Amino acid sequence: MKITVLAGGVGGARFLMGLVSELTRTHPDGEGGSTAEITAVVNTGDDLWLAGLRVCPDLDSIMYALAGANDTERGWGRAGETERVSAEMTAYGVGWPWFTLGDLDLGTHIARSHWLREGLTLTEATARLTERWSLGVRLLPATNDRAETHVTVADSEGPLGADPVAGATRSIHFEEWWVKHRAALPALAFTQLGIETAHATPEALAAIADADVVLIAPSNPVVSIGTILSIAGIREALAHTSAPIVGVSPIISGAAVRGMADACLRAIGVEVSAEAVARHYGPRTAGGLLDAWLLDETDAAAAAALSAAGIRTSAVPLWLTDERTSADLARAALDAASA
Ligand code: FO1
Repeated sequence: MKITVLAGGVGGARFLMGLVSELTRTHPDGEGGSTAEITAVVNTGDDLWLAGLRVCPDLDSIMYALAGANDTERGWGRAGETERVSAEMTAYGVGWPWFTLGDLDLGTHIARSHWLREGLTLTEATARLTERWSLGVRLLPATNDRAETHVTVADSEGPLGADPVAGATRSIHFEEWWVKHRAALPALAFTQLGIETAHATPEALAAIADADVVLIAPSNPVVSIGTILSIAGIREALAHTSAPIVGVSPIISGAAVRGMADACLRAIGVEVSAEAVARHYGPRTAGGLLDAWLLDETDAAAAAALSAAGIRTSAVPLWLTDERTSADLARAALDAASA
C-alpha cells in the first residue's frame, strides 16, 4: 500500500511516527518494518540560508523525529544537543543569535549545503541525509526551488530615528517572525518569495499520483500545508489522483494543537476551528482538497454540517499524547480513506 502524506514540521513528525507504528503492526515486513510505502511531501517554506548554510526546519524536524534522534521537549533539533559552535558564531556576530544552530544540527546543515554546492537538488541531498537513518518514510521536499515564507508586519520601527510612517509595513522571514517575535507581531500577509517560478518536484507529483491514500497531516494549514499547496503542480496532482484524500484537523476545540496555527489562520481571515479549516481546504467534490476529515470528539457537533458539504467527517481522539494515540489516529485516518 502506498501512502503519501503532506506534512509540515512538528505536527507532521508526530503524525508520521504514528503512521509508521500502525503500518508496522498491520503490514509487517518481517524485519521490524512495514511493507507499506510511506512518502512525506514536506514543506520547505521555512527554509533559509543562514551563515552560508541551508537550513530546512520541517525536513529536519521530521527526519530527527523518525530517526528517534530529536529533542522531544523542544520539538525541534537534536537530542543531547550542545551549542559550542553557535556561541562562537554569536560572538562573531554571524547568524541569528536567537535562532540556535546546535552542534549536531550543524552537521546536517553542513552536509546538505555541501551537496547543494556540488549541484545536487534538495531532493537528492535529502535522500543522502536520510540514508543514514532507517526512517520508514521517504522524505521529499515539495519543491527543489526556493519559495521561502515571509511575513508582512507593520513597520513600527520606521526609518532610523524617524517616526514610523503610518501604515508602513515590512517583510521578515517566517523564522524571524516565528522564533524572534514568537508570532506576536500581527501578520498582515504571508508570501512565498520565489513562488512564481517554483515547481513541485517530479518525485512529489508522482508520490501523489501513485498513492493509494493521501493524508493531510495536522500541520499548520497556512504556512505548512498552505505553502505546499501554493507550489505549482501540487493542487492539480491532488485533484487528479485516484487516491482518497483525508485531512486531520490541526485545531482542537478552537485552539491550535501546537505552534501558532491560530495566529496564522486569523491573518488570512479563517476562523480558528476544525470546521473552518475543513471548509478552507474545501470538499473535493467542489474543487477543494478533501474527501474526508478527522476532527476531535470535542468538535463532533461540526461533523454533520461538513458531511453535508461533501466532506465525510468523523470525530476521533486527536490529541497526540504518545505513540499509541498517534498510531490510533493513523488507523482512523486510514479507515476514513477506505470508507
Ligand atoms: N525554534 C525555536 O523556537 N528556537 C530556535 O532557536 C530554533 C532554531 C532552529 C534551528 C534549526 C531548525 O531546523 C529549527 C529551529 N527551530 C527553532 C524550530 C523552527 O522554528 C520550527 O521547526 C519550524 O520552523 C516551525 O515549524
